[in-house]
Amino acid sequence: MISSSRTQVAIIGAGPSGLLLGALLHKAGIEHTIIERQSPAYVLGRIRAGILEQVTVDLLHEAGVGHGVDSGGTVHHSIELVFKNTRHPIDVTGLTNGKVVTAYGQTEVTRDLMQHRSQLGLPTVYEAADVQLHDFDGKHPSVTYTKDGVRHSLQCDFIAGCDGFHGVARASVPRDAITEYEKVYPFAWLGVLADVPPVSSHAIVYANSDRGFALCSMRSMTRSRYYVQCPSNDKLEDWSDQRFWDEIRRRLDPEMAERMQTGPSIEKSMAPLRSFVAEPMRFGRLFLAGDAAHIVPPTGAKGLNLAAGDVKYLSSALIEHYKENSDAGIDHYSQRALARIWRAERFSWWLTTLMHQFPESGAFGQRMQEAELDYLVKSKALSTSLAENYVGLPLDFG
Ligand code: FAS
Ligand code: PHB
Repeated sequence: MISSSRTQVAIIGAGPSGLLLGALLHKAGIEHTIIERQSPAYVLGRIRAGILEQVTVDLLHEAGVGHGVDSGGTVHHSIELVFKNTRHPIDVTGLTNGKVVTAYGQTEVTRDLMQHRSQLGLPTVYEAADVQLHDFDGKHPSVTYTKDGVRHSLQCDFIAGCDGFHGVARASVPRDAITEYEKVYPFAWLGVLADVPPVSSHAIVYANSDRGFALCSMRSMTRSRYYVQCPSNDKLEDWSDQRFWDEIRRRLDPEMAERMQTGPSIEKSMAPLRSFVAEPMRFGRLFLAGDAAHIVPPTGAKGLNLAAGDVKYLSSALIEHYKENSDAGIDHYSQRALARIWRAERFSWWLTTLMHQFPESGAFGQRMQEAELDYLVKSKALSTSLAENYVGLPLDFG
Protein backbone atom coordinates (compact mmCIF):
# COMPACT_ATOMS: atom_id res chain seq x y z
CA MET A 1 0.00 0.00 0.00
CA ILE A 2 1.59 3.30 -1.12
CA SER A 3 0.22 6.67 -0.11
CA SER A 4 0.65 9.10 -3.05
CA SER A 5 0.72 12.91 -3.02
CA ARG A 6 2.05 15.73 -5.20
CA THR A 7 3.96 19.00 -4.79
CA GLN A 8 5.98 21.32 -7.03
CA VAL A 9 9.42 20.94 -5.38
CA ALA A 10 10.54 18.03 -3.18
CA ILE A 11 13.40 19.09 -0.84
CA ILE A 12 15.56 16.33 0.64
CA GLY A 13 17.08 17.42 3.95
CA ALA A 14 16.03 19.84 6.71
CA GLY A 15 19.44 21.31 7.47
CA PRO A 16 20.15 24.99 6.74
CA SER A 17 20.06 24.47 2.94
CA GLY A 18 16.71 22.69 2.84
CA LEU A 19 15.03 24.93 5.40
CA LEU A 20 16.26 28.15 3.78
CA LEU A 21 15.21 26.95 0.33
CA GLY A 22 11.77 26.04 1.69
CA ALA A 23 11.35 29.47 3.28
CA LEU A 24 12.25 31.29 0.05
CA LEU A 25 10.00 29.08 -2.12
CA HIS A 26 7.10 29.53 0.31
CA LYS A 27 7.53 33.32 0.17
CA ALA A 28 7.21 33.08 -3.64
CA GLY A 29 4.09 30.92 -3.36
CA ILE A 30 5.76 27.75 -4.63
CA GLU A 31 4.50 24.50 -3.09
CA HIS A 32 7.17 22.25 -1.61
CA THR A 33 7.68 19.49 0.95
CA ILE A 34 10.83 18.82 3.00
CA ILE A 35 11.74 15.20 3.69
CA GLU A 36 14.27 14.70 6.51
CA ARG A 37 15.59 11.41 7.81
CA GLN A 38 16.40 12.58 11.35
CA SER A 39 14.30 14.10 14.14
CA PRO A 40 14.19 17.88 14.74
CA ALA A 41 16.14 17.40 17.99
CA TYR A 42 18.88 15.46 16.18
CA VAL A 43 19.22 18.14 13.50
CA LEU A 44 19.46 20.86 16.16
CA GLY A 45 21.95 18.81 18.17
CA ARG A 46 24.66 19.05 15.52
CA ILE A 47 27.06 21.85 16.53
CA ARG A 48 28.66 23.31 13.42
CA ALA A 49 29.19 26.70 11.84
CA GLY A 50 29.43 29.99 13.68
CA ILE A 51 30.23 32.82 11.25
CA LEU A 52 27.73 34.31 8.76
CA GLU A 53 28.66 36.43 5.75
CA GLN A 54 26.44 39.47 5.07
CA VAL A 55 25.02 37.61 2.05
CA THR A 56 23.73 34.93 4.42
CA VAL A 57 22.35 37.44 6.93
CA ASP A 58 20.55 39.23 4.08
CA LEU A 59 19.07 35.92 2.91
CA LEU A 60 17.75 35.16 6.41
CA HIS A 61 15.98 38.53 6.31
CA GLU A 62 14.65 37.81 2.80
CA ALA A 63 13.32 34.48 4.11
CA GLY A 64 11.58 36.25 7.00
CA VAL A 65 13.81 34.97 9.82
CA GLY A 66 16.26 37.86 10.27
CA HIS A 67 15.02 38.74 13.79
CA GLY A 68 17.17 36.04 15.42
CA VAL A 69 20.52 37.10 14.00
CA ASP A 70 19.64 40.78 14.55
CA SER A 71 19.04 40.25 18.28
CA GLY A 72 21.43 37.35 18.99
CA GLY A 73 24.28 37.87 16.52
CA THR A 74 27.55 39.69 17.28
CA VAL A 75 28.95 41.81 14.44
CA HIS A 76 32.70 41.48 13.93
CA HIS A 77 34.86 44.08 12.13
CA SER A 78 38.17 42.20 12.41
CA ILE A 79 39.85 38.86 12.91
CA GLU A 80 43.11 38.17 14.74
CA LEU A 81 46.02 36.04 13.55
CA VAL A 82 48.39 34.54 16.14
CA PHE A 83 51.83 33.29 15.10
CA LYS A 84 55.23 33.24 16.78
CA ASN A 85 53.36 33.86 20.07
CA THR A 86 52.15 37.28 18.87
CA ARG A 87 48.64 38.40 17.98
CA HIS A 88 47.96 40.58 14.91
CA PRO A 89 44.57 42.21 14.15
CA ILE A 90 43.30 42.23 10.54
CA ASP A 91 40.92 45.17 10.02
CA VAL A 92 38.45 43.29 7.84
CA THR A 93 35.92 46.13 7.72
CA GLY A 94 38.52 48.78 6.89
CA LEU A 95 40.02 46.61 4.15
CA THR A 96 36.63 45.88 2.51
CA ASN A 97 35.05 49.36 2.55
CA GLY A 98 32.78 48.61 5.50
CA LYS A 99 31.87 44.91 5.21
CA VAL A 100 31.39 42.76 8.33
CA VAL A 101 30.78 39.17 9.42
CA THR A 102 28.35 38.11 12.15
CA ALA A 103 28.97 35.50 14.83
CA TYR A 104 25.71 33.53 15.07
CA GLY A 105 25.66 29.74 15.38
CA GLN A 106 24.27 27.39 12.74
CA THR A 107 22.20 25.82 15.50
CA GLU A 108 20.45 29.15 16.04
CA VAL A 109 19.99 29.67 12.28
CA THR A 110 18.45 26.20 12.00
CA ARG A 111 16.20 26.79 15.02
CA ASP A 112 14.97 30.13 13.61
CA LEU A 113 14.14 28.47 10.26
CA MET A 114 12.44 25.48 11.93
CA GLN A 115 10.28 27.72 14.16
CA HIS A 116 9.32 29.88 11.16
CA ARG A 117 8.37 26.77 9.20
CA SER A 118 6.37 25.32 12.07
CA GLN A 119 4.45 28.58 12.59
CA LEU A 120 3.51 28.54 8.89
CA GLY A 121 2.50 24.87 9.11
CA LEU A 122 4.58 23.97 6.05
CA PRO A 123 4.80 20.26 5.10
CA THR A 124 7.90 18.72 6.69
CA VAL A 125 8.37 14.97 7.12
CA TYR A 126 10.90 14.18 9.87
CA GLU A 127 12.25 10.69 10.57
CA ALA A 128 11.58 9.61 7.00
CA ALA A 129 13.26 6.26 6.30
CA ASP A 130 14.56 4.70 3.08
CA VAL A 131 14.29 7.88 1.01
CA GLN A 132 14.68 7.19 -2.71
CA LEU A 133 14.71 9.44 -5.78
CA HIS A 134 13.04 8.39 -9.04
CA ASP A 135 12.92 9.54 -12.70
CA PHE A 136 14.67 12.88 -12.15
CA ASP A 137 16.17 12.53 -15.66
CA GLY A 138 12.61 12.57 -17.06
CA LYS A 139 9.65 14.95 -16.77
CA HIS A 140 7.92 13.29 -13.79
CA PRO A 141 10.34 12.82 -10.91
CA SER A 142 9.23 11.50 -7.54
CA VAL A 143 10.56 10.73 -4.08
CA THR A 144 9.52 7.68 -2.07
CA TYR A 145 10.03 7.24 1.68
CA THR A 146 8.68 5.33 4.66
CA LYS A 147 7.10 7.14 7.58
CA ASP A 148 5.57 5.29 10.56
CA GLY A 149 5.56 2.07 8.60
CA VAL A 150 3.69 3.54 5.60
CA ARG A 151 5.41 3.87 2.22
CA HIS A 152 4.80 7.24 0.55
CA SER A 153 5.32 8.46 -3.01
CA LEU A 154 5.66 12.23 -3.55
CA GLN A 155 5.24 13.27 -7.21
CA CYS A 156 6.94 16.58 -8.05
CA ASP A 157 8.29 18.83 -10.79
CA PHE A 158 11.78 19.16 -9.28
CA ILE A 159 13.92 17.61 -6.53
CA ALA A 160 16.38 19.69 -4.46
CA GLY A 161 19.09 17.51 -2.92
CA CYS A 162 19.88 19.44 0.29
CA ASP A 163 20.84 16.28 2.17
CA GLY A 164 24.47 16.94 3.00
CA PHE A 165 27.70 15.09 2.23
CA HIS A 166 26.37 11.65 3.18
CA GLY A 167 22.94 12.14 1.62
CA VAL A 168 21.03 10.08 -0.94
CA ALA A 169 20.67 12.71 -3.68
CA ARG A 170 24.23 12.81 -5.00
CA ALA A 171 24.47 9.04 -4.46
CA SER A 172 21.45 8.62 -6.79
CA VAL A 173 23.26 10.18 -9.76
CA PRO A 174 24.79 7.67 -12.21
CA ARG A 175 28.57 7.59 -11.65
CA ASP A 176 29.33 8.47 -15.29
CA ALA A 177 27.23 11.65 -15.00
CA ILE A 178 29.20 13.22 -12.14
CA THR A 179 32.82 14.21 -11.48
CA GLU A 180 34.06 14.43 -7.89
CA TYR A 181 37.13 16.37 -6.75
CA GLU A 182 38.44 15.64 -3.24
CA LYS A 183 41.36 16.39 -0.95
CA VAL A 184 41.44 14.85 2.56
CA TYR A 185 43.68 16.69 5.06
CA PRO A 186 45.99 14.70 7.39
CA PHE A 187 44.35 16.06 10.54
CA ALA A 188 40.99 16.84 12.18
CA TRP A 189 39.45 19.54 14.36
CA LEU A 190 38.47 18.85 17.94
CA GLY A 191 35.71 21.32 18.88
CA VAL A 192 34.52 22.27 22.37
CA LEU A 193 31.46 24.30 23.39
CA ALA A 194 31.59 25.77 26.92
CA ASP A 195 29.46 28.21 28.88
CA VAL A 196 32.34 30.58 29.61
CA PRO A 197 32.79 34.13 28.24
CA PRO A 198 34.72 34.08 24.93
CA VAL A 199 38.37 35.07 25.22
CA SER A 200 37.74 37.32 22.21
CA SER A 201 34.21 38.66 21.76
CA HIS A 202 35.06 41.13 18.99
CA ALA A 203 37.11 38.98 16.61
CA ILE A 204 37.62 35.32 15.71
CA VAL A 205 41.19 34.26 16.57
CA TYR A 206 43.16 31.97 14.23
CA ALA A 207 46.42 30.64 15.70
CA ASN A 208 49.36 29.04 13.90
CA SER A 209 51.82 27.34 16.27
CA ASP A 210 54.45 24.61 16.03
CA ARG A 211 52.02 22.49 18.08
CA GLY A 212 49.23 22.92 15.53
CA PHE A 213 46.28 25.18 14.72
CA ALA A 214 43.77 26.61 17.21
CA LEU A 215 40.66 28.75 16.77
CA CYS A 216 38.76 30.87 19.29
CA SER A 217 35.16 31.68 18.45
CA MET A 218 31.89 32.30 20.26
CA ARG A 219 28.14 31.65 20.23
CA SER A 220 27.22 34.52 22.61
CA MET A 221 28.84 36.71 25.29
CA THR A 222 28.52 33.78 27.71
CA ARG A 223 29.18 30.80 25.42
CA SER A 224 32.50 30.03 23.70
CA ARG A 225 33.36 27.76 20.78
CA TYR A 226 36.99 26.63 20.53
CA TYR A 227 38.88 24.20 18.28
CA VAL A 228 42.33 22.61 18.17
CA GLN A 229 43.90 20.70 15.28
CA CYS A 230 44.47 17.06 16.23
CA PRO A 231 45.61 13.87 14.45
CA SER A 232 42.89 12.33 12.25
CA ASN A 233 43.01 9.09 14.24
CA ASP A 234 42.53 10.73 17.66
CA LYS A 235 39.47 9.64 19.62
CA LEU A 236 37.21 11.91 21.67
CA GLU A 237 38.05 9.83 24.75
CA ASP A 238 41.74 10.82 24.26
CA TRP A 239 40.80 14.40 25.09
CA SER A 240 39.75 15.30 28.62
CA ASP A 241 38.54 18.87 29.16
CA GLN A 242 41.75 19.61 31.04
CA ARG A 243 43.91 18.34 28.18
CA PHE A 244 41.94 20.50 25.74
CA TRP A 245 42.25 23.69 27.82
CA ASP A 246 45.98 23.13 28.42
CA GLU A 247 46.61 22.52 24.72
CA ILE A 248 44.64 25.44 23.31
CA ARG A 249 46.37 27.84 25.69
CA ARG A 250 49.78 26.54 24.56
CA ARG A 251 48.87 27.52 20.99
CA LEU A 252 47.82 31.11 21.77
CA ASP A 253 49.89 34.19 22.66
CA PRO A 254 50.73 34.39 26.40
CA GLU A 255 48.37 37.30 27.17
CA MET A 256 45.35 35.60 25.63
CA ALA A 257 46.28 32.24 27.15
CA GLU A 258 46.44 33.84 30.57
CA ARG A 259 43.10 35.57 30.13
CA MET A 260 41.16 32.56 28.75
CA GLN A 261 38.36 31.40 31.08
CA THR A 262 37.91 27.63 31.15
CA GLY A 263 35.05 25.41 32.28
CA PRO A 264 33.30 22.08 31.64
CA SER A 265 32.57 21.28 28.00
CA ILE A 266 28.86 21.06 27.16
CA GLU A 267 29.66 19.59 23.75
CA LYS A 268 32.80 18.02 22.33
CA SER A 269 33.12 16.71 18.76
CA MET A 270 35.73 15.78 16.21
CA ALA A 271 35.43 16.71 12.53
CA PRO A 272 37.65 15.43 9.72
CA LEU A 273 38.80 18.07 7.23
CA ARG A 274 38.29 17.69 3.52
CA SER A 275 37.83 19.74 0.36
CA PHE A 276 35.21 18.28 -1.98
CA VAL A 277 33.28 19.41 -5.06
CA ALA A 278 30.85 17.43 -7.24
CA GLU A 279 30.27 18.68 -10.79
CA PRO A 280 27.79 19.45 -12.20
CA MET A 281 25.11 20.31 -9.60
CA ARG A 282 22.13 19.63 -11.87
CA PHE A 283 20.93 16.34 -13.30
CA GLY A 284 17.72 16.81 -15.28
CA ARG A 285 15.16 17.79 -12.63
CA LEU A 286 17.46 17.13 -9.66
CA PHE A 287 19.55 19.96 -8.22
CA LEU A 288 22.23 19.62 -5.52
CA ALA A 289 22.77 22.44 -2.98
CA GLY A 290 24.99 22.90 0.08
CA ASP A 291 27.06 20.07 1.52
CA ALA A 292 25.36 17.62 -0.87
CA ALA A 293 27.54 19.17 -3.58
CA HIS A 294 30.62 20.51 -1.78
CA ILE A 295 32.63 20.51 1.43
CA VAL A 296 35.28 22.96 2.59
CA PRO A 297 37.66 22.70 5.56
CA PRO A 298 35.94 24.97 8.17
CA THR A 299 39.04 27.21 8.50
CA GLY A 300 37.58 29.87 6.23
CA ALA A 301 34.07 29.71 7.77
CA LYS A 302 32.60 29.10 4.29
CA GLY A 303 30.54 25.88 4.52
CA LEU A 304 27.25 27.30 5.71
CA ASN A 305 27.74 30.50 3.70
CA LEU A 306 28.34 28.57 0.46
CA ALA A 307 25.13 26.61 1.13
CA ALA A 308 23.26 29.90 1.47
CA GLY A 309 24.69 31.11 -1.86
CA ASP A 310 23.57 27.91 -3.62
CA VAL A 311 20.09 28.32 -2.16
CA LYS A 312 19.84 31.90 -3.37
CA TYR A 313 20.77 30.88 -6.91
CA LEU A 314 18.48 27.81 -6.88
CA SER A 315 15.46 29.55 -5.36
CA SER A 316 15.77 32.41 -7.89
CA ALA A 317 15.96 29.89 -10.73
CA LEU A 318 12.88 27.96 -9.56
CA ILE A 319 10.90 31.16 -8.97
CA GLU A 320 11.82 32.33 -12.49
CA HIS A 321 10.60 28.96 -13.86
CA TYR A 322 7.22 29.15 -12.18
CA LYS A 323 6.56 32.90 -12.25
CA GLU A 324 8.21 33.98 -15.52
CA ASN A 325 7.99 30.72 -17.45
CA SER A 326 11.75 30.92 -18.11
CA ASP A 327 14.35 28.16 -17.59
CA ALA A 328 17.38 30.44 -18.04
CA GLY A 329 18.15 30.38 -14.31
CA ILE A 330 17.69 26.61 -14.06
CA ASP A 331 19.97 26.04 -17.05
CA HIS A 332 22.62 28.38 -15.56
CA TYR A 333 22.37 27.24 -11.91
CA SER A 334 25.21 24.73 -11.82
CA GLN A 335 27.73 26.91 -13.66
CA ARG A 336 26.84 29.98 -11.56
CA ALA A 337 27.02 28.14 -8.21
CA LEU A 338 30.26 26.33 -9.08
CA ALA A 339 32.04 29.60 -9.93
CA ARG A 340 31.41 30.84 -6.38
CA ILE A 341 32.10 27.42 -4.84
CA TRP A 342 35.55 27.04 -6.40
CA ARG A 343 36.59 30.51 -5.19
CA ALA A 344 35.59 29.56 -1.64
CA GLU A 345 37.30 26.17 -2.01
CA ARG A 346 40.52 27.96 -2.97
CA PHE A 347 40.31 30.40 -0.05
CA SER A 348 39.52 27.61 2.47
CA TRP A 349 42.35 25.44 1.14
CA TRP A 350 44.79 28.38 1.20
CA LEU A 351 43.96 29.43 4.80
CA THR A 352 44.01 25.79 5.97
CA THR A 353 47.42 25.25 4.36
CA LEU A 354 48.74 28.48 5.90
CA MET A 355 47.50 27.88 9.45
CA HIS A 356 47.79 24.13 10.14
CA GLN A 357 50.81 22.01 10.97
CA PHE A 358 51.59 19.48 8.21
CA PRO A 359 53.84 16.79 9.68
CA GLU A 360 55.57 16.10 6.37
CA SER A 361 56.60 19.80 5.97
CA GLY A 362 58.89 19.77 9.04
CA ALA A 363 60.63 22.81 10.55
CA PHE A 364 61.15 24.42 7.14
CA GLY A 365 57.41 24.28 6.46
CA GLN A 366 56.72 25.99 9.79
CA ARG A 367 59.17 28.75 8.88
CA MET A 368 57.52 29.20 5.47
CA GLN A 369 54.11 29.61 7.15
CA GLU A 370 55.53 32.13 9.63
CA ALA A 371 57.22 34.05 6.78
CA GLU A 372 53.96 34.21 4.79
CA LEU A 373 52.02 35.31 7.89
CA ASP A 374 54.66 37.95 8.67
CA TYR A 375 54.35 39.23 5.08
CA LEU A 376 50.52 39.07 5.21
CA VAL A 377 50.11 41.24 8.32
CA LYS A 378 52.44 43.86 6.79
CA SER A 379 51.08 43.73 3.21
CA LYS A 380 47.90 45.71 2.45
CA ALA A 381 47.49 43.71 -0.77
CA LEU A 382 47.59 40.26 0.86
CA SER A 383 45.58 41.26 3.92
CA THR A 384 42.97 42.82 1.60
CA SER A 385 42.76 39.54 -0.29
CA LEU A 386 42.24 37.69 3.01
CA ALA A 387 39.62 40.21 4.16
CA GLU A 388 37.54 40.27 0.94
CA ASN A 389 37.36 36.48 0.86
CA TYR A 390 36.61 36.25 4.57
CA VAL A 391 33.56 38.59 4.36
CA GLY A 392 32.43 36.64 1.29
CA LEU A 393 32.69 37.52 -2.40
CA PRO A 394 29.50 39.08 -3.87
CA LEU A 395 26.95 36.69 -5.40
CA ASP A 396 27.46 38.43 -8.75
CA PHE A 397 31.29 38.43 -8.54
CA GLY A 398 31.33 37.35 -12.17
P1 FAS B 1 23.60 19.47 6.40
O1 FAS B 1 24.51 18.27 6.42
O2 FAS B 1 23.68 20.46 7.52
O3 FAS B 1 22.08 18.99 6.36
C1 FAS B 1 21.69 17.90 5.54
C2 FAS B 1 20.41 17.32 6.13
O4 FAS B 1 19.98 16.24 5.29
C3 FAS B 1 20.65 16.72 7.52
O5 FAS B 1 19.66 17.18 8.42
C4 FAS B 1 20.55 15.22 7.30
O6 FAS B 1 19.98 14.55 8.41
C5 FAS B 1 19.62 15.14 6.09
N1 FAS B 1 19.78 13.92 5.32
C6 FAS B 1 20.92 13.24 5.05
N2 FAS B 1 20.66 12.14 4.32
C7 FAS B 1 19.30 12.11 4.12
C8 FAS B 1 18.42 11.22 3.46
N3 FAS B 1 18.87 10.12 2.86
N4 FAS B 1 17.09 11.50 3.46
C9 FAS B 1 16.62 12.63 4.07
N5 FAS B 1 17.41 13.51 4.73
C10 FAS B 1 18.74 13.25 4.75
N6 FAS B 1 30.77 25.24 8.33
C11 FAS B 1 31.26 26.43 8.75
O7 FAS B 1 31.05 27.45 8.05
N7 FAS B 1 31.98 26.53 9.92
C12 FAS B 1 32.20 25.43 10.73
O8 FAS B 1 32.84 25.53 11.77
C13 FAS B 1 31.69 24.18 10.34
N8 FAS B 1 31.87 23.06 11.12
C14 FAS B 1 31.37 21.84 10.69
C15 FAS B 1 31.53 20.66 11.47
C16 FAS B 1 31.03 19.41 11.02
C17 FAS B 1 31.22 18.16 11.88
C18 FAS B 1 30.36 19.33 9.78
C19 FAS B 1 29.84 18.00 9.28
C20 FAS B 1 30.19 20.49 9.01
C21 FAS B 1 30.68 21.74 9.47
N9 FAS B 1 30.51 22.92 8.73
C22 FAS B 1 30.99 24.13 9.12
C23 FAS B 1 29.81 22.89 7.50
C24 FAS B 1 28.34 22.90 7.83
O9 FAS B 1 28.04 24.05 8.58
C25 FAS B 1 27.63 22.81 6.52
O10 FAS B 1 28.16 23.71 5.56
C26 FAS B 1 26.16 23.02 6.65
O11 FAS B 1 25.66 22.12 7.61
C27 FAS B 1 25.54 22.82 5.27
O12 FAS B 1 24.20 22.68 5.43
P2 FAS B 1 23.36 21.64 4.54
O13 FAS B 1 23.79 21.77 3.12
O14 FAS B 1 21.94 21.88 4.90
O15 FAS B 1 23.83 20.19 5.00
C1 PHB C 1 32.77 28.62 14.63
O1 PHB C 1 32.39 29.57 15.36
O2 PHB C 1 32.33 27.44 14.76
C2 PHB C 1 33.79 28.90 13.55
C3 PHB C 1 34.20 30.21 13.34
C4 PHB C 1 35.14 30.47 12.34
C5 PHB C 1 35.63 29.41 11.58
C6 PHB C 1 35.19 28.09 11.78
C7 PHB C 1 34.27 27.84 12.79
O3 PHB C 1 36.54 29.67 10.60
